[in-house]
Amino acid sequence: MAEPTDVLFEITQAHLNSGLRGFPVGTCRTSRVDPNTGVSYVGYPIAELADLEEEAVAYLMLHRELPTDAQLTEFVADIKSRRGVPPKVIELLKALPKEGHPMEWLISGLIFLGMTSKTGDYVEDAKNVVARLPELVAAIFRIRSGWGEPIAPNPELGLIEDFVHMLDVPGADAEALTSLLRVFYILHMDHGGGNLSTFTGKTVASAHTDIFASLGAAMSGLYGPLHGRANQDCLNFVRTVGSSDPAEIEKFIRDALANKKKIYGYGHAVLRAEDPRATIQYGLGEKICPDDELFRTAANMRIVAVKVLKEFPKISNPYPNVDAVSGTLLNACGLTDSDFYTVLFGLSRCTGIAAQIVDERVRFRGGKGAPIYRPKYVAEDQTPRHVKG
Ligand code: NMX
Ligand code: MLT
Repeated sequence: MAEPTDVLFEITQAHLNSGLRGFPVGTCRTSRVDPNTGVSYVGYPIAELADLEEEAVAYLMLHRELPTDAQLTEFVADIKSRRGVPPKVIELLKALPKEGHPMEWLISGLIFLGMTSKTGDYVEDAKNVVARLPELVAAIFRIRSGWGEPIAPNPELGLIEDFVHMLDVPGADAEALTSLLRVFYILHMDHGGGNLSTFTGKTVASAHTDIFASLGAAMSGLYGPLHGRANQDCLNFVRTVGSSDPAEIEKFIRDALANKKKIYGYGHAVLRAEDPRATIQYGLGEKICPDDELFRTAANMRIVAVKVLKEFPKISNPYPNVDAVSGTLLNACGLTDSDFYTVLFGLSRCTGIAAQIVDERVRFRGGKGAPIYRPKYVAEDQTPRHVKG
C-alpha cells in the first residue's frame, strides 16, 4: 500500500503539454491497462470475460465482483425493470438534423435523457444508464437511418438480444449480430481510468454534474477520430484500399503516411503490443466471416501495417488497437453504415464510465467523493506586450 508521501512521478518541464501522458492522477477500481497484456476488468483478463453474459460483466463493473447465479438473476430483473426511454426523448430525437453525426445524436440523447429522467443519485442513474442506453441507441439508428419508428423493448430478452430486436436491422441475421454485439459490448466497456472519454466524464462529474450530462461530455471525447471514431475511419480506410492484396494495402499505408495521415486502428497511448481486444476480434472474424473481402483486408493489414509502422521510430506502438478490425465484423453482420460504429462503442463505454463516476462520487475519500478536478497550468508567455501611455 502506497504511503501518502510516496513519490509516484517526478514532473519536469518536459512533461507539460504532453496530454498528461503517464501522470498518476487518481485510482481506478474497475479496470487496469497493462502495456503488454492489455486490459483486465477487476483483475480478470479481458479474454476470460468476452464470452460471459453481458449483464454479468456490467455487474462486475458496478459491484467489482462477478455475480453468483442468484445475483445475476436479480440484477437482470432490476435492469429490465428500469427500461423505458421517455417518449419526449424519442420526439426530440426525431427533430434532430439527419446530417448530424450519430455521435452528436448520442451526446444530445444523453442530455435529453438527463433532462427527463435523472434522479440525481449517481448509483441509481448509473443503473438507469445501463438499462436505457440500448433503447436510446436503437432509436438513434432507426430514426436517423430512416428504418422506421423506434421499436419498444421486449422484457423477455437479455440486454443485447433486446438491443438487436429494437434495431431490427434490415437484411441482417439477428442471431449472428447478437453474438457479435455481446462480445463487442463486453470488450469496449472499460479501459482504465485515464482514457480520454472516461477521464472527461469523471472530470465533469467532479463538479457534481449529473451522470447523463457527464456522459454527454465523455461521449464528445469518444467522438474524436483519435479516440473512439477510429473504428469508423478504419473501416473506411479498408474500404478505400479496395483489395485484400498485401502489396496494394502496403502501397495505401505508405501513401497515407507520406501524406501525414493517421493509420486508424493502430497505435496507443499506453499499449505497447497488440491490443487483446483486437486479438479476440480477429479470432471472431475467422469464425463468422473468414471469406469476407473487407475482413481479409483488415486481417492482412494487421501484418502489413505493423511492418510499415515499425519503420517510424516516433510511433510508440505499431500494433492494432481495439478499432482495427471491429468495423469489418459489424459490416459483415449487416451494420454497413460505418458512421454508427462509434455509437456502439459509446453504448458499451458508458457502462464503464458510469461505474467509475459512481466510485469517484460516492465511494472515494470515505464516501465524500474526490474533490472537483483543478489541475495546475503553468503560466507562459504572458508578459504585457503594449506599454500604456
Ligand atoms: N498513424 C500515424 N501516426 C501515428 C500513429 C498512427 N496510427 N500512431 C502514432 N502516430 C504518431 C503520432 O501522431 C505522433 O506524431 P507527432 O509526434 O508528429 O505528433 C507520434 O506518432 C508519436 O505518437 P505516440 O506517442 O506513438 O502516440 P500517442 O500516445 O500520442 O497517440 C494515438 C495515441 C492512439 C492517438 C495514436 O497512436 C493514433 O493517432 N492512432 C490512430 C488513431 C487510432 O487508432 N485511435 C484509436 C485509439 C483507441 N481508441 O479507441 O481510443
Ligand atoms: C480506449 O479503449 O479507451 C482506448 O483504447 C484509448 C485509451 O485507452 O486511451
